[in-house]
Amino acid sequence: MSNDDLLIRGAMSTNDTPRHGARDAVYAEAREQIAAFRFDAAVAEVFADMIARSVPGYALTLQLIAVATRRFAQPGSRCYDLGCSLGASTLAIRQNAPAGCRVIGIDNSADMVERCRAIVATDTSPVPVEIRCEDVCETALGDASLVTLNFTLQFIPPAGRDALLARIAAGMRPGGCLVLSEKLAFDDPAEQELLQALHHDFKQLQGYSALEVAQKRAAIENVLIPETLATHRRRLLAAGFRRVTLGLQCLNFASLLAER
Ligand code: GEK
Repeated sequence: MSNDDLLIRGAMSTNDTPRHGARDAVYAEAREQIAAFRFDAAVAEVFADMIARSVPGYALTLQLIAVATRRFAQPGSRCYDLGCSLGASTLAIRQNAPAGCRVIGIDNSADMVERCRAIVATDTSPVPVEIRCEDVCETALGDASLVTLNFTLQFIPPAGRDALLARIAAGMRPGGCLVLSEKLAFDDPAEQELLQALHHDFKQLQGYSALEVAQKRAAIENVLIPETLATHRRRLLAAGFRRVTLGLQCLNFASLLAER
């Protein structure tokens, strides 16, 4: 590897993200058949590394959540992290929420929840936090000032997305905010192709092989269903959010701030 390679790797690395667990090699070996992607024990073990090396700008989404928490979380209210995985966003909220808030992280993968609880237990911030193993489409939501869906909505079947967003809006206080981060699709085929190719290049720059990228892509194809920015904006406004602002976009990944 040349010095230039090292410099590029350093600049592109997301090693300011808190890391727990092993390096992701889930798709490193050639497989005869690729089963649909699942958030199982093997994925939970390497998830911090997987998401940091797979989602361009992931570390910045955590900082966006931190500043949104400082601005929007209201004393005495609840903050929900929906699809909390290992709790990276949960902790970004907890460490920046005002006194009197309660933070609730929710994930329906028992393997994620078990690890998340252990990681969260090592954090000493005073704001109370609870990690629940539940489906975000069924969980009770209320009196919320800050809600995050950090790359979770894309895994909810599209037919259930309107109802979930409407329930979140109904469970929020006026003046609160939802941070929605998603992989995006694009109507323009050339834009879609370019950003998808750059995303795959980004993953290889992060150390994934072409085989790993191809096998993961096959596994996730019908599991992660991206939508366009316009679709997200329309759905958020229809759900009852009064203003939708693009907070961050890095290649085909974006974070929206939806104010209640
Ligand atoms: C982060 N937000 O690090 N109910 C509950 N959880 C679900 C559901 C559901 N119906 N569907 C999927 N999940 C995190 C990263 S990862 C994003 C979120 C990714 C959970 C699933 O188990 C997984 O832990 C999480 O949503 C999505 O900021 O892998 O690209």
